[in-house]
Amino acid sequence: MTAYEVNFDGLVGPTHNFGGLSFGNVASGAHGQQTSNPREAARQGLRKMKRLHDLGFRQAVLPPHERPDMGLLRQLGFHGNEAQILAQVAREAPHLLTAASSASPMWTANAATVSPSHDTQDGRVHFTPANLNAKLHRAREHQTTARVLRGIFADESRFAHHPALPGVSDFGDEGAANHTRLCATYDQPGVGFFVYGRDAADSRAPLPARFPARQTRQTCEAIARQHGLVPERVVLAQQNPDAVDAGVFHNDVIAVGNQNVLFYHEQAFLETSRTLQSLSEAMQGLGSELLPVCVPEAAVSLQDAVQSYLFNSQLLSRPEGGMLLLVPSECRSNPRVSAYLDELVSGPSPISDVLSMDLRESMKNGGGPACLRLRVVLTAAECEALSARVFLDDDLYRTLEDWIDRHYRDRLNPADLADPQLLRACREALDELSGILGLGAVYPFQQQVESAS
Ligand code: SUG
Repeated sequence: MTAYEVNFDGLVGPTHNFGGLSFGNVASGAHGQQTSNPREAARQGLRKMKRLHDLGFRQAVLPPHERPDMGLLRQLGFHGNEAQILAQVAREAPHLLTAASSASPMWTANAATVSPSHDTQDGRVHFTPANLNAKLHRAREHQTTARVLRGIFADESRFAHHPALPGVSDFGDEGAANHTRLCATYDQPGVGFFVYGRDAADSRAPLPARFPARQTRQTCEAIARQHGLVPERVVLAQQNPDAVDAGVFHNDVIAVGNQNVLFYHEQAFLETSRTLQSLSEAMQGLGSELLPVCVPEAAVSLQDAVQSYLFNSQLLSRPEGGMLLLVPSECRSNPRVSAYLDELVSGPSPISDVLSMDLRESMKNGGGPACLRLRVVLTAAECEALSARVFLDDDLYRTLEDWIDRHYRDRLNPADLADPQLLRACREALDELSGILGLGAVYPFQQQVESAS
C-alpha cells in the first residue's frame, strides 16, 4: 500500500522568546535575554511548511502549547490569582517565568518517537511522547503533546499511544531528534536507528565532560520494546561525547537520514564503523543497501557544523525523484559549508538539490529545519483516518497566516512575559486555533476556566 512521509511542523507559539534556557545548546546560550519577534518566528515556520507543500510534499501542522504554563508555576509554589502569580514569579524568580513561557513545543522533532505501521508487530503506528526531562522548560510538554497526538491520531485500530517514559534521568527521552528510520521505500519495513548520549547502566561508558548528554541507551531500548520493533531491525549507537561537548545536544544536530541515505559528520558517533556495519546488515536484511554520506572534518569542522546547523536539515525524497536537502540560511552564510554543499550536489551523491530557508528566530534558540518537524510515515488509508484538519493546503495556509497576524506580537522582551494580557491573548489565540484545526479541548485552560485578573 502507498505510504508517505508526512512532516508535522510545530507552529511557533505567541510567547516565543530567548530565555537562554538550554545549557549545552550553544545558540540558546548565546542569544538569551535578547528581544524576540514571535510573529516573524511563526511566519518563518509557516513559510517553510508552505514551500514544502508547494514542492509536492505532504505537510501537516501541530499546534503550540498554552504558555505561560500556569500549572507549572502553581506546582512550584506560586499561588493566588493568575495576575498575582505572574507578578510574584517575575519579582522573585524571573528564570522560572521564562521557563514557564518557553515556546519550545515548536520543536516537534522532540515531541515524540514514532514507529510506522510497517515496522511494528501489531501493524499500528506507535507514538511515545518524549518526557524531555533534561530541561525544566520542556519537562511538561508531553502532557499536551499526548492529548494533541491522541486527538489527531484517534483511531485506535490504526494508532497506538504510549505514555511518556518515567521522568527520571535514566530514561531521559528527547524523541525523534535521536531516532532515524531508514528504509528502501516508505511502503516497506524499515530500520529504527536510535542514538543516545549516555548509557545509564554502564559506568565505564564514556561521557561528555562539558555538556549534559540528554538521552540514554535505556530509553532507546524501552521505546523499541514498547513499539514492538523487530530486534534485527533496531540499531543503537552512542553519540561521540566530543560532539556533545561541541554543542551537539541531539543527534539531529550532526546526522540526518532518509530512506537508505545517512548523511552524517565524521565525528557524529562513538563507534562509527561498528554503527555503519550494523546499519548495513540491518538494511541488507530488508533487501536494501545503506548509502552513507560522510562529511569529513577536513571539509566541515564540528564547530562549523554546529554553527551552521548543516545536519539539522530536512532530507526529503522529491516526488519526481532525487533527494532535496532543506538547509537553514546559516549554511549559505558560512563559506566553508556553502562550498561543501555546492560540491555535494554537483557530485555523484544521492542528494541532488539544496534549498535554503530563513528560520533565524528558531535558529537563535538552536532549532533548525529538522527540529521544527516530526516525521510520521503513514499509508494512504492512515492519512485518511486522521481526525483533525492538520494537512496544510493553500486555504489552511492563508487562514494560519491571518491568525498569526491578528494574534502575535512583533516584539517580546523577557519582562513582557509577566503581562497578564499576554496570557489572555495567548489563550484567545489557541482557543481559535483549536477550532480552526478541529482539535477539541486539548489545552488546560479549555478544561478549567480561571480568572486572569
Ligand atoms: O531543547 N531549545 C531547544 C532546541 C531543540 C532543538 N531540537 C532538535 N534538535 N531536534 C532545546 O534545547 C531553547 C529555549 C530558550 O533558551 O529560550 C530551547 O529549548
